[in-house]
Amino acid sequence: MAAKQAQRAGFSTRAIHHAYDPYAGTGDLNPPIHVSSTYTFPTVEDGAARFAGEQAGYVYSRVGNPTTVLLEQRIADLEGGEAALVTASGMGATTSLLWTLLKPGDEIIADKTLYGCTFGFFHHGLARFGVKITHIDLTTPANLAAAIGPATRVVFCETPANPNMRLADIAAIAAIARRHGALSVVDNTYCTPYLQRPIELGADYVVHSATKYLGGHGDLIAGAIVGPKASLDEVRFQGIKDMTGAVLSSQDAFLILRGLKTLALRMDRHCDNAQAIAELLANHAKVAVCHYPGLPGFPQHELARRQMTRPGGMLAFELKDDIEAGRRFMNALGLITRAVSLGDAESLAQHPASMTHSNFTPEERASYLISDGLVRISAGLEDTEDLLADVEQALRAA
Ligand code: 4LM
Repeated sequence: MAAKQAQRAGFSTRAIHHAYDPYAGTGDLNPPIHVSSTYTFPTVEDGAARFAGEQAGYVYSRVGNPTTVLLEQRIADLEGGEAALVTASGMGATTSLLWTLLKPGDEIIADKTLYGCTFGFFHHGLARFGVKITHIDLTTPANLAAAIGPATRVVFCETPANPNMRLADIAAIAAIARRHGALSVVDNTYCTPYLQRPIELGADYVVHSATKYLGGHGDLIAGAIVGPKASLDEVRFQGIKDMTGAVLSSQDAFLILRGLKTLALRMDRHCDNAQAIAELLANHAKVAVCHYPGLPGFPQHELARRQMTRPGGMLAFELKDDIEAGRRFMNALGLITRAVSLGDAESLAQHPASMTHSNFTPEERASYLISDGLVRISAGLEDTEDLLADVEQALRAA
């Protein structure tokens, strides 16, 4: 299907067809995996013209490869952005973008809750090079309006946030950032463009851990950045080429292209399973609170309905008894697998207080709004009844 025609088509049609013509070249139904690290120049003059950007063509796979470029075109199209870049990990996406956008003296404002390694990058990486990191409660956009100043270059948020499911109002935050000359970056890993498109809501950039739902099968590590083309050219030629080198392999790009074909189908099933698990948890005597945007009692339920097409495949809940109950619940799980990461076919559970955040003090965890009884579940693609039975029996043991 010609790219122009696919542009007007629906989400799944574009996820399967965008920017690839199966009748061209050798007629492969699937795009070939280009495995070359380097590319030839017919003459030195051609080489010079390609390096100068005056002649189309590839130079070296650290700055572009036909398979990764196809994936970039597809992700940009699905997110409604001008351009995309794919990277070797989700962290590679965030670091390559922010090393390019920020300089010493700039400020970045983020919510109090962030994926742990993003938090680590801000404080162990950016802060050491003179970037000021400010954490505020971004669930209330007025807090951003009060905190933002002339040095604020970037406002960064995850929504829903990992792991406690706090939402940020993307349209409101992007508008405040823009009014003050700052750039807004949304980590859209939890939603994917099938459920939420931050750029259409006014955000400047989207980052992804493509390791999660975009790949969808737990068999690779990858990331993506979406944003304005001129800016992403800088990220490609400085952030990735010279600073992080976080280049995605063409084999992994192919696996993500394959994963994208079923993204909509998978996301709908993830959402169905998460909703069912959340409803069970929300009504259970041992559960203090279940954080899931699809529950009517979720404090930001209305915002979820406004900016997400469905409430997603991730949920978190807090057991009434704290850390020990969390440990008992986790160890009693049978089908649901104890593991970090998310977005796989397999349902996964993690208990931050005894796993990812076990080396933090309870006070530190509380400051990141992660209670000791909080358990996170990535609802997979298994049969709903089997997942509910597993949660129920693990709750009995908790
Ligand atoms: C996890 N998450 O939560 P790479 N942004 C978000 C994430 O959840 C992650 C990354 C970026 C988990 C990994 C172990 C919202 C990762 C980082 O792992 O670098 O692809 O993505 O369990």
